[in-house]
Amino acid sequence: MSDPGPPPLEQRVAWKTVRDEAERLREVHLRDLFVSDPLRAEEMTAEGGGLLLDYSKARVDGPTLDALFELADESEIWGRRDQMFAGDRINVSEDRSVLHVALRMPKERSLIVDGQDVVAEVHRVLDRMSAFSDRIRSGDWTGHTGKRIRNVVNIGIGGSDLGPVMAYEALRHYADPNLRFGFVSNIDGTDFAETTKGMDPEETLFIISSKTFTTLETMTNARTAREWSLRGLGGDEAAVAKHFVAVSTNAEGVAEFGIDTENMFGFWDWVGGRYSMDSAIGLSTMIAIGPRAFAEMLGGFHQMDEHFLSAPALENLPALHGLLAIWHSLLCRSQTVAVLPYDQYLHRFPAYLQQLTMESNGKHVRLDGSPVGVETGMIFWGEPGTNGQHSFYQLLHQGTQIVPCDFIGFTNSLNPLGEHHQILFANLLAQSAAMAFGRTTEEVRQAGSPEEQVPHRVMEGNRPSLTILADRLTPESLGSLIALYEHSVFCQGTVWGIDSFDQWGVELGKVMAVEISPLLAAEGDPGRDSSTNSLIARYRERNDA
Ligand code: G6Q
Repeated sequence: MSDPGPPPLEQRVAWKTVRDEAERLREVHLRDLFVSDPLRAEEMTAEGGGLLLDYSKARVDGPTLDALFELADESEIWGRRDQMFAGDRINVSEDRSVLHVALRMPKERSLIVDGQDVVAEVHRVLDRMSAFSDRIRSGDWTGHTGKRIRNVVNIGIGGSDLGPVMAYEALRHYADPNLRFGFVSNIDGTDFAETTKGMDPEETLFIISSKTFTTLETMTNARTAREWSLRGLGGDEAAVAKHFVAVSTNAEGVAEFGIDTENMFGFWDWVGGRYSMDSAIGLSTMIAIGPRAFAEMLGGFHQMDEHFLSAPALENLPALHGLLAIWHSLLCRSQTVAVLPYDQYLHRFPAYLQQLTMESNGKHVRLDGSPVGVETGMIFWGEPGTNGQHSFYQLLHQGTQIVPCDFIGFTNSLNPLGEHHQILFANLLAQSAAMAFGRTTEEVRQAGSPEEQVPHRVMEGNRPSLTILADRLTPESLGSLIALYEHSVFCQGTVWGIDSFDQWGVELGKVMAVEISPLLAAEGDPGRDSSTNSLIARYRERNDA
């Protein structure tokens, strides 16, 4: 752990300026910011990687942006970005490179890390994935009894699940309708049972996706899948070769499980789980949408990577997005960010982002292990619009805490039905405007509200949001959107001076579960804390198994 990173945030000169800016702007209303600068929307719109970012409804003005970009400079965002792209070991606590950007570099590029051309390796795997996907999609690859594969089930958890599920749902418009996809992640047997219900083992392919190939949930589900498969295929072990493939970095573990390593698609320890959906972990995505569309998705990721590398600061979408997230959390004392996609296909996008953002930046120490000293890691959550409008938006508009929002929309629908899309898009615009500008007491009175209702109907406004638009939800725009958030997370983590690429906080609970599991089936004093002991006693008393 050699890299101490920049000095602690509290000691950085620009952080003091940013905090002063927050004092200055705390009482300034977005209504006034718009009135004082008629060109605000024009000036505060940036484009890159096929996406438009309108940040005019962020609670910033010119001096604030200057202060934020001074902070970016002092935090060494640009230098550390270059280190990431060069393959330096910026994941200091695990002593690893962080090279998800290499997963989408074009074939003709080369990037030598530890003597290996990682781009060539990436494309070797992509080519094998493409050939395999084509065989499944064309029906050339058949199951053990000669039947065509109709069901593809990804078994994985965390980074080996959330990306594949989100991408399948986001891109199902482009998916082969003759294939059914399922995703099993939870150790809860219900997940496996319900996902495979109605599937014919003769027509079902399992993709066991696990970087380590040791994860308890995934290995348990994989064993259950093997039993389910063999039971349905007459118990012939040879069937495994036709119905199981693996995505992993652990060839030994894969072979031990009984999967031929010929049917294994590899990746590398420089791909973090939550940054892996565009690696071989995306095999289910590629089978669904085909190799060409998968390549378009990688192209979208790459466009945003290039934009992040080359766009000037004030036009740099990931930097703007990341800095504004930190800014709003400071200015509005917000602990959460709502992600509101106005597209039903993106209904799993907030769940995906929760891992990307919170597992990356929910950290309490800096790169050198010292306490971080400021709030880090906002809570990301959300639901698609317009559904959320009929549920939690009340709090967004009139609650006592301010929740900065990301509105995500598309100017074209993939399912143009009558006026649906126009109404959907109008709602996106209406919500962000209502949050920003609200409704004053005078306006409520003028609208003829009974006097006793006036205070209830007033909306103070001044609730910040960002709007991200693309022309259409395509593999390419999805890739670009994900890369925007990946790099935004990187920028936030760099300002905080933390390691956004480790996840030590998830370890303790896993270890304790392994200790507690046998205690549930045992007798006598479990020897844990009194709460756990009494809950174990209850389980022992009431569990029928
Ligand atoms: C992500 C995390 C974590 C990981 C899962 C699955 O960044 O590391 O969510 O993806 O624990 O791990 P395996 O792929 O090794 O099964």
